Amino acid sequence: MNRQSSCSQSLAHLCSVLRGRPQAAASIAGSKNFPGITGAVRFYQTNGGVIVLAEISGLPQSNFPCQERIFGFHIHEGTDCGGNMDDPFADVMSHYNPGGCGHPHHAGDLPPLFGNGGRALSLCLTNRFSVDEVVGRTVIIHDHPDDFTTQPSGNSGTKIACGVIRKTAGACF
Ligand SMILES: [Cu+2]
Ligand SMILES: [Zn+2]
Repeated sequence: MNRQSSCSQSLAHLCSVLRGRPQAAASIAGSKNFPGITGAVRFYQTNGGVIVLAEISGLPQSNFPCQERIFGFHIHEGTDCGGNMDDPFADVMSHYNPGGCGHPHHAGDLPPLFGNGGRALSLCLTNRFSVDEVVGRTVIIHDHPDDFTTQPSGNSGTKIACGVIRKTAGACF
């Protein structure tokens, strides 16, 4: 097989996965202070792991060069997006971590989202969980990048948006 056909075959596989229905998805909404944040995170089960596709808009923006916004992004163990005056999403608790690992090896640790004029698009593969295992858990976006070092959660700041991961029903989400 030549290089071009192997490349298009792998892209064709990815496209066919993404054209299909995700097994689960989270509808993302911002906290009271970030009401414009909206979007979806979709989860597709494949043999090699779970493909996570995040499409978010209404994120805070930077007007300065070299200061583009980067947002920590995790699956947390809690099952709803409730909270209190200090932390609007306190109920999501810690990063999803059934294996008892350190950060950033928690099952729920994901690559950060890069802001582009308030929009972010991210596609990644992770074999740290199956889709079924994270249904009912929560996805969180933070206002700062995850440093991938600080324990237990990467020092990524305030939780600004949240969504509960739900099994998808219909033909499309
Ligand atoms: Cu988080
Ligand atoms: Zn973590």
